[in-house]
This record gives sequence, structure tokens and C-alpha cells, in this order.
Amino acid sequence: MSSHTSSHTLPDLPYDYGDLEPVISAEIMRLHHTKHHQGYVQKLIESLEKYADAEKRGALSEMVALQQSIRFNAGGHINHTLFWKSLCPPSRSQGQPGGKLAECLARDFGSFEKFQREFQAKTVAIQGSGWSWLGWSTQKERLEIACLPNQDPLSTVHLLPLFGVDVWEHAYYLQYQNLRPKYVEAIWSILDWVEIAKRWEEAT
Ligand code: MN3
Repeated sequence: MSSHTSSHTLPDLPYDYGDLEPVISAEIMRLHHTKHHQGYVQKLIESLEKYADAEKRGALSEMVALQQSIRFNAGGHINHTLFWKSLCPPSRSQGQPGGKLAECLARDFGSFEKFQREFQAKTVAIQGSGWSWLGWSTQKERLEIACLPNQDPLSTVHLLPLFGVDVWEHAYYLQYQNLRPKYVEAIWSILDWVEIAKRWEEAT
């Protein structure tokens, strides 16, 4: 394995699997991290190795054929790495942001509650598997909500991700079954706004 591809590894969680209960069960967290996220990392490494090999041989059609797998698995790795870091135990969550991020959310959405309602509605309405995000547009200098299918990372729509909600069924089905709105509603109480604000301040 080349040093280039072996740098992609499953990150440790900043808390234990059971720490997000009762919002997300330990069982979901363990499977999501050690099976799903690990799977994206593994397939990303394999696809990048095949790509490097095809590139060495100048095999353009093989390179193009590998791009979908790289997009999907790299997206999965990027998205989940951000997801884990944006969450925290309910006892540590601040409920809503403070400081400049709170001001910017109020400027761009009217109020935190209006942002929350819009985010909730758009997230619940995603068809099939995907993610919803709060992102920062460097070009427009404003906060935006974006919903993307599959594992497409926010960079594909030229936004910097601040936090995302995974609405693949593997993220909630064992606990919430078909009730995606209940899962999305509950996730507000485990967002780490200090971490999210830090990410935004680094981006702006
Ligand atoms: Mn997932």
C-alpha cells in the first residue's frame, strides 16, 4: 500500500458509543462507525489503489470507471468524519449556537427557530438516502441549507460544511424505524455548537 492511500483511516469517536443515548443508541453508533464508516474507508483505499495503477498505465477508461466509487466512498468518509465531530452527549450540547454564528443564522434565516424549522422540513423531505447540511458559501458570504443524495460531499456544490445530518436508514432505523422526523427532531439535542462554530470561524 502506498503512503498516499494509507493515510485514510477510520477516526476514533470523541465519545463512547453509548454516550449519545437516548438520542442515538449504542448499537446504532457501533454499527455505523465500525461497519458503515469503516466500509467507506476500506473501499476508498481499494479504489484509489486501482486508480493509481490505472493512471500509471494511462488507462483512461478504467480511470473514468473508478470515479463513481471514489466519489461515493470518499464522500462517505468525509461526511461521517464531520458527522461524529458535530455531535456530543446531550448533557454537553448547548441547544443552540451563541456568538457570531447565532447572529449570522439570524441574519440569513430570520432567527434560529426559523433556521431550525426550515432545516427540519428539508431534511425530512429528502427522498431516499442522503444528507442535509448547514454550509457556508464563501462566494455569497452566507449560510445555506443544502440537501444532497447518496454520499455526495458538500464540496460538490461549492459549500463548506458546518454540520450535516445523515438520513440514510442505517443512521436511525434500528431505533426510530420509519419515523425519520422523530430522529431529526431529536438530533438537535446532541449538536456540539461550540465545535460547529469553530469550524465556521476557521472558514470565514
Ligand atoms: Mn451513515
